[in-house]
Amino acid sequence: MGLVVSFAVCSTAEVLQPVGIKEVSSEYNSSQSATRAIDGSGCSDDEVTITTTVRNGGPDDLHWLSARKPVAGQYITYDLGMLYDVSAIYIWNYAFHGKNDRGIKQFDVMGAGSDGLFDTSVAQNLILDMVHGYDAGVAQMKPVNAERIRYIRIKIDSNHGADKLVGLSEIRFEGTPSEQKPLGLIMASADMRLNEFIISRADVSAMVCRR
Ligand SMILES: [Ca+2]
Repeated sequence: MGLVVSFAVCSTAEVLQPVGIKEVSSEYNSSQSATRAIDGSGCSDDEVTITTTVRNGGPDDLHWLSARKPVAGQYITYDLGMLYDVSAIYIWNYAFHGKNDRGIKQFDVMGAGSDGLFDTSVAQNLILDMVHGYDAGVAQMKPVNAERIRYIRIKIDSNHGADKLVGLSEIRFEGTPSEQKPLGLIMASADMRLNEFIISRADVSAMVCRR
């Protein structure tokens, strides 16, 4: 008689492009709107990957830039379109010739499920480096661990010194769909010892989900 053992089969984490902007605290003008941070503007590849570079020092419409207000408390909230288990954030920071200090320095991350209630603190006091206007820079990656998140908010604490302006060039997330973790079944022969299979589902999930 065979022994049936179940285990989680996860898809590989993928780079997630938000489907839209849920909220933004302010925008400098219509050409530097929040959507400029998710539409691939300034990116070197049509399909943005973690190695994509973002061109800076070009026209204004490559990035999101806040209105001229106090920087602390500015935020931008992304809609992933469905629930994801988010494992990383990739931010191409703001850079513009002579204005690199508008880039984000310290920020917090909040998450919300389908109800849109931001009762989950994903990460706090994360730091981004300042980037430079003539560099075609790559993303800065910040690992996080947030389950069942649809909306994710970047809440800014400070920039790199500019007075009352802050922004970012492009953003992506990395994660797996929360609701697509089918259980697979394997059959083991009856003569195999049961303790070989005493592995928690979490352990197995971690093994197959991590790249
Ligand atoms: Ca952009």
